[in-house]
Amino acid sequence: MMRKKAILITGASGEIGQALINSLAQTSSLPLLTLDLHAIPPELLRLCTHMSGDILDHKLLARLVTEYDFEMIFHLAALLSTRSEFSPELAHQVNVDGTLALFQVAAEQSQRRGKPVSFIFPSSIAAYGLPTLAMKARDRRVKEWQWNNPTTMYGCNKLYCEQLGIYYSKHYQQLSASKPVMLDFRSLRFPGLISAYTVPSGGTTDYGPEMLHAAAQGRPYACFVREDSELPFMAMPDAVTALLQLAAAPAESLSRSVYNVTSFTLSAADFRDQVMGAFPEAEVTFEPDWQRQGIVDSWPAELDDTAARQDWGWAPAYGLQRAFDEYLVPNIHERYQ
Ligand code: NAD
Ligand code: AKB
Repeated sequence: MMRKKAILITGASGEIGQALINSLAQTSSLPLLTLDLHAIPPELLRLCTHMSGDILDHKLLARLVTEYDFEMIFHLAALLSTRSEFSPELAHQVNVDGTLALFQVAAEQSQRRGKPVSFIFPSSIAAYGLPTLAMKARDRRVKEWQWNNPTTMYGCNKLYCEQLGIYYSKHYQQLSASKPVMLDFRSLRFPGLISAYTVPSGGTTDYGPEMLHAAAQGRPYACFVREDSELPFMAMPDAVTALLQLAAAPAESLSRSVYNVTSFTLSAADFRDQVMGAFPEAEVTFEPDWQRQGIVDSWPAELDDTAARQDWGWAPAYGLQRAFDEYLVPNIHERYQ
């Protein structure tokens, strides 16, 4: 039986997935197969073949392996940081066991094709863990190998899966007599992402986009972190560009498997000021949740993305002001009108 060539996107119904489908459908000649627990919005259905299902369902994955020949896998399905703290064991199952199952799919298909399957994995600033605010102020701009001491289940899961990806792409079956064709693993550590078209849930960077979407709907918003909390953020179109650029980069140009990418850093008070500038009637208060605050305080204020810039030409199109003025505010405004 001829297997159908395709690109697989797991977690496709989520924020990144929806944005990625839109872009990938315009540039890729291969059909997109999407998998998620949830349905995808009807307007995306013409751009892909969607399967509702669980990445932990081994029978479903086995069926996909027999039916499809995946050129590339964007593995996006995950439980995000706040949600993971409420159900840490479930998070481990989805974020680690689920990712392992996808690595097995890609490893098996790489062998069968005699050509590596590209495996693109979004990691996170959650892979870092700074012990105090003093350290966060001192080591503002972290490099990939610094402070890899996550304090959350989600962060531990991301860091470990990065390592597993490197194992599957460089050392898999290292003691076997014949050298297997290994998958091609590439990962990005994203900051908090902000979309004009979707609202996040279950994350810890959610206060930024939540504030903006609430203001546009005329709803008051109580921000769950202190005004001086600083984190890096990125507009969703840049996140999609980064995924596609890293996926397309020639292997010989890559000096690492895991790259920081970032766009702008701002405090929660700066975020409020941007929101008030666009929606002067907005009501934003600060009512810190000290537990979620602890997670934000442990994440770096800035990411050093020099390696991504040097190796594959990464540069965000949206700096702070352009992100708000040209992407977020006009599109969010239109969305809720
Ligand atoms: P999201 O929560 O919007 O989407 C995740 C999707 O995964 C959801 O649609 C969910 O239904 C699906 N999913 C969860 N468990 C599943 C399972 N068992 N089987 C199948 N599907 C399942 O998240 P997102 O913002 O789109 O994030 C996508 C990826 O990017 C995740 O791996 C996330 O960790 C990573 N990431 C996101 C951000 C961000 O700020 N959004 C930052 C860094 C990294
Ligand atoms: C979260 O807050 O969990 C995500 C992330 C930064 O990975 N937005």
